[in-house]
Amino acid sequence: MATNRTFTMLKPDAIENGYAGKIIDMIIGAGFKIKALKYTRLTEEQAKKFYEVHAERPFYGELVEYMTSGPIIAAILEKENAVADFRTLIGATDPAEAAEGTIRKNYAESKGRNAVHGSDSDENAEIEGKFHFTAAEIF
Ligand code: YYY
Ligand code: MG
Repeated sequence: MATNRTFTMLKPDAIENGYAGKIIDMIIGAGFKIKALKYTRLTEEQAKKFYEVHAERPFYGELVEYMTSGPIIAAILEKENAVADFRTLIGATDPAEAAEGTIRKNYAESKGRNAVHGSDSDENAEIEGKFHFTAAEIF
C-alpha cells in the first residue's frame, strides 16, 4: 500500500542560485505539508551512503563531490500519493527532458546539478527520511 510521505533535498545548486524559497513555495502550492525540515551540509561519508545504489555508475564520484559542495535543505513531505506526485512535480532527472512547470524545468542547471531530489519508492522514502531525521524532529 502506498504511504503518504516522501523525502526531498534541495540540492547545492538550488541553494546557491537562490531558488530555495521559490521551490518550497511550489512544493507547498502543490499540496505537500512539511513534516520535517533541516538546513545542513552532507559529509562525504553521508553523500556516499545516500547514493550507494549508484556506486558503480560513472557519475558517482562527481555526484558525491557536487552533493557535498555546499549546504542543502532536507525535508520530509506529506501528501496523498506523495512519492509519485512529488516525482511528477520535480520532473525528469535531466531538466532538458523535464515537463513544463516542473521544478527541474524551472530551476535545475543540468542533469548532474538538478536542483532537487525526490524518493523513488515508499520504501526509500522511509529509509531516506530516517537517514536525516530522528522521530523527535518529525512533526
Ligand atoms: O532519481 P533522480 O534524481 O531523478 O535520478 P537518479 O537516476 O536516481 O540519479 C541520482 C542523481 O544522480 C541524479 O539526480 C543526478 C545524478 N545523475 C547524473 O549526474 N548523471 C546521470 N546520467 C544520472 C544521474
Ligand atoms: Mg533517484
